Amino acid sequence: MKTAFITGITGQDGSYLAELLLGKGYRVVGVVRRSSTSYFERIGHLLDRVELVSADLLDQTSLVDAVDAAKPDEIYNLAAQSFVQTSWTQPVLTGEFTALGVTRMLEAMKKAAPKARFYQASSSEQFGKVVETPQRETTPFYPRSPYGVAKVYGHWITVNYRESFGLFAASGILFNHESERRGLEFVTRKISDGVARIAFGLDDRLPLGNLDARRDWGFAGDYVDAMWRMLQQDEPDDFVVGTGTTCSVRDFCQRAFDVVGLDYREFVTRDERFFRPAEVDLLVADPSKAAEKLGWTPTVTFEQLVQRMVEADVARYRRMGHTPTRGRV
Ligand code: NDP
Ligand code: GDR
Repeated sequence: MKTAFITGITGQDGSYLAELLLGKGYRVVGVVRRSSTSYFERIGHLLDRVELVSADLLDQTSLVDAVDAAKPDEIYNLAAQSFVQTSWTQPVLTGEFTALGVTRMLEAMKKAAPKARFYQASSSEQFGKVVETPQRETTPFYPRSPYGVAKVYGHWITVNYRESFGLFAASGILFNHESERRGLEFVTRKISDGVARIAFGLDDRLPLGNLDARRDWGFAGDYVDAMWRMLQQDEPDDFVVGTGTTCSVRDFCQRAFDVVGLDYREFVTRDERFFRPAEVDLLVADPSKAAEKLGWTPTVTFEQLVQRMVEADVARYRRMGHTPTRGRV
């Protein structure tokens, strides 16, 4: 039985990855940081099957001890301050978690499990300002937020530890991936939740920022499979993972309101608070290397993704006992 060690197991991707690896027969050890509460929303259904260990990306000793105790074959470093907007208000903390946290994890692996295989959660935010489209492994980085800058550091330190110490360390440059487990502050989930709230009469409007930004959106469940595939290769390498299609925030709104038979233009309002100091205008992946070398292709289309997210939020408000007042739900 192989052992996987996951930082960020309580997040969106960590929960899907834990499910995937348990299904493959892995022993799964997940890092949680100390908290006064112990309600794990996304992994509640897995708690009797995963082992949780207390550590923090800010604390080197805790990481070394956790890796040493787990004796992992594979390490997935998913933990980060992952919300781009917050990276402007907490830039130093974002650098500590999202940049230096990667070095701390690599050091922990080097000391306690040097034969393990390491996955780093790199991001399409590293591409930032459009240099070329579609974006591929060789596209130069030009990050546009403290988060993007921190991820570029995390990416290069992973490459550097691979080249310096011969560690099996791979980076997945993943484009936006979403699901009904996405945090409510990210735009897709904010929209699917907002649509449901409007349909149930709990809100009358949905305030948003830039509707013209374009993203390559896929389904998170598909993307964790790409992570696993990267660690099954003979040699460590870096891969772009995305769908190869791009849609605007406006397209997402239109589709999402369509699902419940409403017109987004009646409800979406412009709110300056959600505009960013520097924007990433256009992301679209060239996932051909992942297709060729990993045999990976996405299984969920943009339309299916929007539909499943809206339906999940509608079902959630229904379970809470709310009654629809608008649209077709
Ligand atoms: P989430 O925000 O859902 O999850 C982040 C996880 O990191 C949580 O489990 C969180 O724990 C944990 N974490 C944060 N800070 C620390 C810390 N100091 N010590 C230990 N754990 C910590 O992110 P996603 O699941 O969406 O993303 C996973 C990774 O992939 C992130 O690194 C993200 O930047 C990256 N990424 C995500 C993409 C996406 O579209 N989703 C695309 C490309 C990259 P807690 O529950 O305690 O807050
Ligand atoms: P992103 O995701 O920054 O791409 O990072 P987010 O959903 O936050 O923003 C996507 C785009 O939507 C625009 N936008 C809004 N965004 C939010 N959150 N709220 C709004 O009200 C709003 N209105 C418009 C944004 O300006 C932006 O252009 C995500 C995270 O998961 C990162 O961790 C990951 O690395 C990248 O995806 C790939």
